Parts: sequence; C-alpha cells; structure tokens
Amino acid sequence: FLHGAPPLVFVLGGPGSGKGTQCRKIVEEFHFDSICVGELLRREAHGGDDPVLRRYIEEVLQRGEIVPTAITMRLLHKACTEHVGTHRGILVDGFPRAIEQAEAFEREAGAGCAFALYFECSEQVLMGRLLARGQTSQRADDNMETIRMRLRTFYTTSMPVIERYQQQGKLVRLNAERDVEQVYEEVRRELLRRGF
Ligand code: UP5
Repeated sequence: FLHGAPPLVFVLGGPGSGKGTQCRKIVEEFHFDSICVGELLRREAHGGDDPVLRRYIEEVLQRGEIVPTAITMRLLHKACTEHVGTHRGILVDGFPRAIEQAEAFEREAGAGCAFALYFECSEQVLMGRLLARGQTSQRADDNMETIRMRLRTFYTTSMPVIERYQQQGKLVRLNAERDVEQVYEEVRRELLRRGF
C-alpha cells in the first residue's frame, strides 16, 4: 500500500526518549509528514466506533503492552493511505515495536523503511522525563506503574527491532540525552547527509 509513497522513516526509542518532540521539528523544517502510532491507538481508544475494541485498546495501553499487530496495521494502513501526498518523507513514530510488527509491515506495505532513527536514552532519564510529564499530561499511561511496564516492554520486545535495523545497516543511532536542540542538530545533519 506504499506504492508511490515518499521514503518512510521509522522513529524508534524508549518511552520518553523524545521521538514526538523530534518528529515535530523534522516536520517543520523538512516537509515530512508524521504518523504517531501511539496517537492513532489513543484516538481509537477514545473515539473509535467499536466500544469493545475501544475498551480493549485502553486496557492494553494502561498495561504498557503492545496492541496486537492486526489492529495497529489496520490503523496504520489507513493513516499511510491518507497521508500519501506531496511530502518529502513519512515519519512513522513509535513503530515497529516488535519483530513481528516489522515483518507484518514489510509484508503488507510491500516495503520496509528507508532507515530508522533511534533515540538512545538511559532508563533513568526516560523514567525522569515521563514522571515529570505525568504531573501535567492527560496521558493515562504516564504513571509510575505503567511507566515501569512500558520500559519493560521496550527492553524485552522492542530492542530486537533496533538490533534488526542495526544488522541491516539502516539504523541511525542518536544520543537523546542531550537537550532538545542538540539532539535535533544531529538529526538534521543525518537528514541532510541523506539528501533531504
Ligand atoms: N523531552 C523530550 N526530549 C527531551 C530532551 N532532549 N531533553 C529533555 N526533555 C525532553 O517526550 C517525552 C517528554 O520528555 C516530554 O515531556 C518532552 O518535553 C521531554 P516525547 O517527545 O513525548 O517522547 P516520546 O519518545 O515521543 O515519548 P512517548 O511517551 O510518546 O513514547 P511512547 O513510545 O511511550 O509512546 P507512544 O505514543 O509511541 O506509545 C504509547 C503506547 O501505545 C505504547 O506504550 C503501547 O502500549 C502502544 N503502542 C502499541 O501498542 N503499538 C504501537 O505500534 C505503538 C504504540
């Protein structure tokens, strides 16, 4: 379903590593489009047509686990189709989070990513940022218990995805512990180097 679409960039990193923040900056400067898969799921949990599915997604998010691939792929497929326009690239923020999802995407979309940005950050920094945001955010998963589970899911299930792109020579590793502008400078350099 990506036929004719601009290059696709997967945006990976632990919860709170700054994926969303950096995506917004890339969109602003590079005329990329951005699809946040977590946001698609939160939207479905709050406003989707099927009340059983709504409740189910809400519970999975609350446990910090990964929503089954078939559900996510359906939402992502729809979003990608709607977003294929005049953009220079598409950022897929927070996906894939499991090897199985990476494989399903390649199979169904007919292509993988051009490359993947990986925002690398220690567990302590991730935890600190999410707890700080939790004081003001509306996100139901920004509480200590869910944050712990999100981190566990990241290290056990999502890390192999990062290793997969590393092995394929597609991983762009970025030190995400520095301040927002410093991280973005490096992102920018990497995009410019790739001709964007
Ligand atoms: N901040 C950002 N950058 C900073 C910096 N350099 N220095 C200091 N502070 C910085 O940032 C997080 C916080 O840190 C903010 O307060 C920010 O100001 C500050 P943000 O840019 O939001 O980081 P991000 O990595 O996007 O964090 P987020 O919490 O959104 O990441 P998650 O990966 O947890 O969230 P996502 O929305 O992708 O997924 C949510 C859930 O959806 C998952 O837990 C999972 O249950 C589910 N999901 C699936 O099941 N399947 C999928 O395919 C995708 C999601």
